[in-house]
Amino acid sequence: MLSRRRMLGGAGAITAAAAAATVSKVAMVALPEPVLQTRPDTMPPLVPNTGRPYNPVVTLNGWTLPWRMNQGVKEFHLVAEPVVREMAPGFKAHLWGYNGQSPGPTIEVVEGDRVRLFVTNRLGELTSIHWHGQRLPNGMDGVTGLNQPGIPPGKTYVYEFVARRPGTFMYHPHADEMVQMAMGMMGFWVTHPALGKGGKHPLIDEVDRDFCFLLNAYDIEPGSATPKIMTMLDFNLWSWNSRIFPGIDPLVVRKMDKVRIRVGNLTMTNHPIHLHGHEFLITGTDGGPTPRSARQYEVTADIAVGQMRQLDFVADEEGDWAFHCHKSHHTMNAMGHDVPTMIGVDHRGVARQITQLIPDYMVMGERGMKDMTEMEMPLPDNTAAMMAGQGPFGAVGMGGMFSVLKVRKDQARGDYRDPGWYRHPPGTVAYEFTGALPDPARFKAEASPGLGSMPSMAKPAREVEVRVRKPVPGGSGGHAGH
Ligand SMILES: [Cu+2]
Repeated sequence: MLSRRRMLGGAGAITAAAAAATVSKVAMVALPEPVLQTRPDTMPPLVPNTGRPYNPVVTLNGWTLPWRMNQGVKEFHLVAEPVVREMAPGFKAHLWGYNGQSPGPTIEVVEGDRVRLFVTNRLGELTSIHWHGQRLPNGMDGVTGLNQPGIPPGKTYVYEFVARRPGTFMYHPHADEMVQMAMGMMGFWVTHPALGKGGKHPLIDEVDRDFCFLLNAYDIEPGSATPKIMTMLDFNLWSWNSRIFPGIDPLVVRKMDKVRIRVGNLTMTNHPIHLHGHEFLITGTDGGPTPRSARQYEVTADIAVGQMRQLDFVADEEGDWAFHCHKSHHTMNAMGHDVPTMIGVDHRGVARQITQLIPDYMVMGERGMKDMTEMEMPLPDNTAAMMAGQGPFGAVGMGGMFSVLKVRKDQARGDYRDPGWYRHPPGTVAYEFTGALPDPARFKAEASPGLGSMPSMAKPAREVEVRVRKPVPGGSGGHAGH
């Protein structure tokens, strides 16, 4: 029986086919009808109504694939196909994915489950699926040419194995991977622990909220919709589950909830994922649960290419806490790569002359790049703003791999709806100092050689000063005049 799901906040729609109460004999030999999802909303957890119970995950801007029980085997049907993914409101990318989405749906099973996965290829070239991190028979590992022939266009292959160890896994093609992964083909897999008599696993604690997402990256020229597949490093869209801020949903939790966040990296660089306001323990990796004696508190988890990390913490601090990749270029959206540093350069007069020749000429960042968040700059159609998102105090100035952990004491159990902005108690927000500003005490060692703790051995041959125009405090400036 396929599960029908309640919609989150009334949005989203799942087209579940064949939601029959019982599976007929005919259906037992037939392919399960594929379940499709075309909306990018975060779907509520898919509570299992067949098979063994477990505490389901929430896939950020994603969903879990319903299954069919067939004589004790969990059957899933994945369809590899071109999809249109809304990466942020107003920006749609033409990607490849599974069952209507990139990434594909999350697959959730229980340790010890026998799993049968039907994979239909609706692409124009061979594909396969590798079940990243799983123990399985060699012929089920999905490497085209090595473990199996590639799945030809229009054909369906069957993978079958027992989910032998609990943990956080991924799936992706092992056929023309450079193209197929650059186009968005990947998905998450969670194997929940089989609980013994006591109902507890020695190393995997029960949590109240269990989030998961994949790190992925695209190179889509402003104004176009299809990723450039030859890019290796200079991606311009750094995404979580093929969504970019402000298109990434917040992680909404109730104060004192035990929270787990599972992250997998299928980009071509590492991502130091940083959480504000809390410390977490890395409780699991690609290899399984981490022994308790080897866990340490962190606020940033560096997740290397091909790795998974499982972060556990108690959400005991109320507020709206930033949660993001700490590489600052990964919290920005599409832009050209060859932008010179213009900080301190006054090009107001020049810009006016250049715009007569090149109407689209754009002056960037003479006071820093934050101006970009507020400037009225015409963007090509179907282009995400480079840095966007409005917070309660103005522009957030972020893009890409950025979201917000929202901790609220009045959030109901199991409610994932966005509670709006945090209302700070009076006197708990940074404020402007309005008293007199004394001159800063400067280090005097250079003036009296030999007296400082680290006196310089030799002076530069000639003193050189680079002259810059300093920003005028409170000056209007900006780009309105261009
Ligand atoms: Cu990053």
